[in-house]
Amino acid sequence: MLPFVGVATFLRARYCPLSEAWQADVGFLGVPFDLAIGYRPGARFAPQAVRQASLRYALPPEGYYHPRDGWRLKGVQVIDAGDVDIPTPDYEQAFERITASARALRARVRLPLFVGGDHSVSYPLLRAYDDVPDLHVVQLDAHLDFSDERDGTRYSNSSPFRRAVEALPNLQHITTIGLRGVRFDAEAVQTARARGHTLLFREQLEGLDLATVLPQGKSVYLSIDVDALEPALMPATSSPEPDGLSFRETAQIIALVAQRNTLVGADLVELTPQLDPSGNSALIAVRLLIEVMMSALSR
Ligand SMILES: [Mn+2]
Repeated sequence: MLPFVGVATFLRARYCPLSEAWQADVGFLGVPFDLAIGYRPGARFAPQAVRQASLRYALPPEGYYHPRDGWRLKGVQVIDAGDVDIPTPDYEQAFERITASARALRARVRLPLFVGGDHSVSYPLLRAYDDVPDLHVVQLDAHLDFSDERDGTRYSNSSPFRRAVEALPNLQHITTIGLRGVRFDAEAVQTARARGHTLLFREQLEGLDLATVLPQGKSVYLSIDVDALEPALMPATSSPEPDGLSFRETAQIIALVAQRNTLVGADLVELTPQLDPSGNSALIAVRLLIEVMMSALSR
């Protein structure tokens, strides 16, 4: 079936709501919440845009064929679990529903894929991982998102990982890759460093052997803020910063993280699809999710 035909679900997977009992390898859940954004809104439209774009990469049961690698993701069962029902504008209730849905998805699949929404949703998503001992987070992001507060609120997309480490004693360590820009929060950088987090700035990545700094043998939650990527490649994001990661660099980081650890879940956030009328950003976001699946599931 061609990409413009039929009803859009993630990779043309079957739609099964979380109110029903089912099991699969991969579960896709949309988290269309963007009230916590600090600049250009619209990430609430990302789950639907990702579904639409993903029809270009519909996953057949025989998998994707690559002449060098053979069949990838053969027999991997993917389910589209729909979206968290977001009760705008009540963020507390939204966060409760996000955590509950993430728990429900975790119980059904090996690899949950969450598509935001702005980055604030990583906090309620991580709350669903409070039972994972020695949990590690790898965050691809231009920004640290570890501020104690921003303009008087503690739950914006600048604070999800600060709230997460406060709420989750099992969250051991955070590695942030791709940091750059001119708007750093000095207190956040200091506190993250004091906790022993790994902060990798854009300019440090040149010539760095990432295998020596990334976690190994851990349970890892991967959080992909699409603003980690070069904005010429990924213009559809709220707060772009120049000099971002290339697609290949990003894919290599994803592969290193997923192949050397147990990936317990991944989110992709801050995609604001209407800022890129070409639709390319959404297509690239889908490719990133496929890289996550291939790295985590085809050994
Ligand atoms: Mn972010």
